[in-house]
Amino acid sequence: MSQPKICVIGLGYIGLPTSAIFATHGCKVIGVDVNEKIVNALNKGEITIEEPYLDIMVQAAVRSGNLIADTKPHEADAFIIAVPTPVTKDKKADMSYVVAATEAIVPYLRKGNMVILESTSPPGTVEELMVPILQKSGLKIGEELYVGHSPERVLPGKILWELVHNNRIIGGVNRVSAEKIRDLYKIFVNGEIYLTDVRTAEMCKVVENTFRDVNIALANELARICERMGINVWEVIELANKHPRVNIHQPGPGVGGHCLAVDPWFIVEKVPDLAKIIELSRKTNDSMPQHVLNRIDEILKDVEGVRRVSILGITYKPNIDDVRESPVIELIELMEKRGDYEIRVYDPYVKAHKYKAKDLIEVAEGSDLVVLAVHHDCFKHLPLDDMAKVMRNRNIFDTRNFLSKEEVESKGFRYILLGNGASR
Ligand code: SAJ
Repeated sequence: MSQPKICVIGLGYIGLPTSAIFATHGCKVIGVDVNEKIVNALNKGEITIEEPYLDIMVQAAVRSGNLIADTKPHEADAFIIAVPTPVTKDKKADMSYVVAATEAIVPYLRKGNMVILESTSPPGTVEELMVPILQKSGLKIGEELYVGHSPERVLPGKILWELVHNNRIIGGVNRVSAEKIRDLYKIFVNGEIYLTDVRTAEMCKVVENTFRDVNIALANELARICERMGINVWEVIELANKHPRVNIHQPGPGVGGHCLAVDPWFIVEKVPDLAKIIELSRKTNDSMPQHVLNRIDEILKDVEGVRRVSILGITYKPNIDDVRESPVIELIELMEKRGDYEIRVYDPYVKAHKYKAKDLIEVAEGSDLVVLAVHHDCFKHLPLDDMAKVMRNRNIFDTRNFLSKEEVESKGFRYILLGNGASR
């Protein structure tokens, strides 16, 4: 296949960069999305998500004529499905987008095509959900239509670099499917490509994020234990990690994003009687915003009347604009339900929020407590002198071990660190 034609269904955080990268490597790419705004923007060379350098790459791809967008699929050599797989309120995978995308491509499938699921999905999705739909094409799966899973593993903020350099796992419904799909991704992947069966690939992807979620749950549980025992968890983790085979992650106000807070549920859903640690870890991390609120209550127990709290950062992790599943948003909702808090937030990455102040001084005005919720680089050196002047009570609650205790205290603030029983 010299210049393969690829149809990418879903132009979000994964589908759009993947389309752009194939297109800038000489492939003809049709990006498909049900959202006309995204399609129209892309055809003008504009992008609808924030990701470093993606705008430049998309412009180049569109200008070269190799990348076009449409609301309907086209005939192609390969079809890549990169649509959302969210969890519902009762923690079950919502596979409706995968089903709709698979059904949408059936009329365009021809002998020799590939169909690749990139979306993170519960193990079994390709064989149990997609294959029965794809069979409607009349093509023999694994012989005339090559089918598999090639999970994305990129980190938001570093997507373009990681797409090329990360190792990839490719699982096929049979060996030849995996090999055909590997040859396609080799067009731009520099990392190793490991082949396996489709269920193992699906499981690997959710296990990777589950590993991280369980590890963070351990850190969060330790934070609470250390608070009770008068110990500083951050020092414990730092020193324990000096052991050559220990790597405990960092505690914090909770786990957000569309991956770690979601993917472990895909395992729990399939085997609820066995996935005990996984489920407990999810619940432990989900309970952190309430724990942060309990600590805020405790810090402000002597303040009478409405207590004013200034929250710095509302995204799910630092230096990005993404608020999906952010534990800080959850914290704000818990505070709203209580009704005795006046909330103000400041996050330079987020354009609009109902409590948004215009800067670090405005957010601190009349406040009883500043909560450092997200460790954006720009919060490293706060204008503490000016903030101190406008605050009612000088308290700083650092949920990320990000600020310098000495510096904060030298400006007349009380410094409280999440997970540090010694600072209580
Ligand atoms: N967090 C902690 N403590 C830590 C590390 C992270 O509380 O020690 C929190 C962060 O604050 C954030 C959440 O975890 O709220 C998730 O952040 P993250 O940076 O760990 O991960 P994501 O969700 O941005 O991206 C992950 C990555 N997976 C792994 O590192 C195993 C990425 O490679 C995947 O491609 C992505 O999920 C995905 O799409 O599945």
